[in-house]
Amino acid sequence: MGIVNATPDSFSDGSELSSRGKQRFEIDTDKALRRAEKMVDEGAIFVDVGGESTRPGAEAVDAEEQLARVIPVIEAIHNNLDVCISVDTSSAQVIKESVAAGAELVNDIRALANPDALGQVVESEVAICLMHMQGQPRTMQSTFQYVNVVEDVLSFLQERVQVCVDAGIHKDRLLVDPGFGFGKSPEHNYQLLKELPRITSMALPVLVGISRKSMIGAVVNKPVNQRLVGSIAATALALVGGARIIRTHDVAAIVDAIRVTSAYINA
Ligand code: 8Y4
Repeated sequence: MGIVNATPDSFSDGSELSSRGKQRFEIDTDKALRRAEKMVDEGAIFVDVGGESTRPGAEAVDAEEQLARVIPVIEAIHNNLDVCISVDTSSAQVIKESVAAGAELVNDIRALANPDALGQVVESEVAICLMHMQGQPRTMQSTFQYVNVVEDVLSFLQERVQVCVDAGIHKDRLLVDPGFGFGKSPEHNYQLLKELPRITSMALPVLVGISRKSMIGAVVNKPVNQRLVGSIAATALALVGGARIIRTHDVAAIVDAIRVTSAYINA
């Protein structure tokens, strides 16, 4: 899953996508489309389009602003590329309009905590990735509290799966994600990575986002633009642990890592 940030403030790639000459840091739809096209050429099966920066410390973005950012990008990708479009949002309205524009998967870091978002996923009949987060993006890295991070994440995901099933979402439309870096210390993240088979045991596809995150930076002691090799190592381990979808900024490199690790797993 390639990451297409439709945010003007993202340090990873959003800042390149926004044209500072334009007013209000508009998202450049053509640039986002070209970025998505390159990822598809490199082997991405999904592209995850997000209009809300969910990095640690980031402020929430309202639905109207998210719509202005993501809908033109989703439409452009849908009209030009053969790829499954994922929309990274927690908003019912953004889900509704994104699905109308061509999105087939909702990636909600808040695991449909908003009842309207839950209702919209039921109605839209799209797939949904349920992610674990402790706290909220703005403050989540300031305190952590777990009895046992693996058990706590597992029971949270089981509870959210049950809520979805009870609301009428078929199990074959669900994915789960332990939420690396979302209210977790480096130690918590590595415990989750090591015990990923406990999450895989839910018998739902597991998506992981490790790419360039602080759990890599904390051990390689390098800035975000020098974390690819570390991200590849973590990707291989996640795949051995049963992960099925890797959310990444670096599609070409990660596809090679997936091919090698898959050959090992299938030997
Ligand atoms: C460097 C680069 C440091 C990026 C931090 C980051 C996930 C996700 C994000 C994830 C799912 C991020 C939207 C955070 N992470 N969705 N989204 N799983 N499902 N931070 O792990 O990339 S954004």
